[in-house]
Amino acid sequence: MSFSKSVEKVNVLGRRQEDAMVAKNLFFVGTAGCGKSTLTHAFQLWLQNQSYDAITVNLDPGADSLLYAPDVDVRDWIKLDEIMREYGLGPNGAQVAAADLLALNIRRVSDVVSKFTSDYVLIDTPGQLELFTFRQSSKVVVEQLGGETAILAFLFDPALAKTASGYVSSLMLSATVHFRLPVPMIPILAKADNLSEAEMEKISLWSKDYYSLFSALLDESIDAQTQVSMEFLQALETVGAGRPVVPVSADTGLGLEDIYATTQQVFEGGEDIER
Ligand SMILES: Nc1nc2c(ncn2[C@@H]2O[C@H](COP(=O)(O)OP(=O)(O)OP(=O)(O)O)[C@@H](O)[C@H]2O)c(=O)[nH]1
Ligand SMILES: [Mg+2]
Repeated sequence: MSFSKSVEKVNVLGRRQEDAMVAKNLFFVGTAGCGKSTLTHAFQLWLQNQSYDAITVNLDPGADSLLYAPDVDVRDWIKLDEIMREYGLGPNGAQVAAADLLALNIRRVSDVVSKFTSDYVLIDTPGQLELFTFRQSSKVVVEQLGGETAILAFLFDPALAKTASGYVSSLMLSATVHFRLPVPMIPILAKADNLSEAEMEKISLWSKDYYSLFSALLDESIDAQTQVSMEFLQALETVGAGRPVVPVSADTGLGLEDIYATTQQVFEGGEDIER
């Protein structure tokens, strides 16, 4: 376990910067397989390249193998196979029990995290999005581990987001997560290298202009009008799902600097993000 040092440094914009007094705590959330773990690792490497300290926390007790070595790992406290054996549960029941056990043990996890002096704490969350975000235990986890500087990086899966109806479904999901966990949220279009330039531009436009999204929905199916109205999309915008997506690729490094810039905006002035 390495404890990183705090030093004065030059940030990517060339400005001198005193180390942040409090670490920024980024929770990477999203549907199964959308790229949370890979992005956690890629963003840590990018930050370290810019001379920032960043530690990683794995909150997924079911993670089989991770491509990074987490500095803090929930599997040190909670083991899915042991829960299954001990409580006679299957894999899904054990995940539910693990989510509650995590909340019960969160102070132990945060005590270890607090021993690090780091600019960023990057928190990789379980693939079962509903377990992490919809249960009361998740609030406890985000409050205890994220504190005042918690921010959610919500990953949109590009396979879903490239159709208007899939994008609206993802948007509804992100709004639900934001409703449950009312901390600033950055919507991230993950695995953007899997999309063409045209697809990326189209999704970016939808995220900024809900009229174009509504029109694309109607082009996809005129029946969409019976399910989703413009007023409904505007309501989503009102609850905080109206921020432009940040296209990101953990493979090519696209957008990693934008994640950094957005977190700076949230905590050090500039544009405010819905809370
Ligand atoms: N092309 C491309 N593939 C990616 C990117 N990020 C992740 N992947 C791939 O997507 C798959 C899932 O990535 P993970 O990082 O394990 O996704 P996850 O959200 O952590 O998955 P769970 O924890 O199981 O929910 C892996 O095969 C990754 O190699 C990316 O930016 N571009
Ligand atoms: Mg993962």
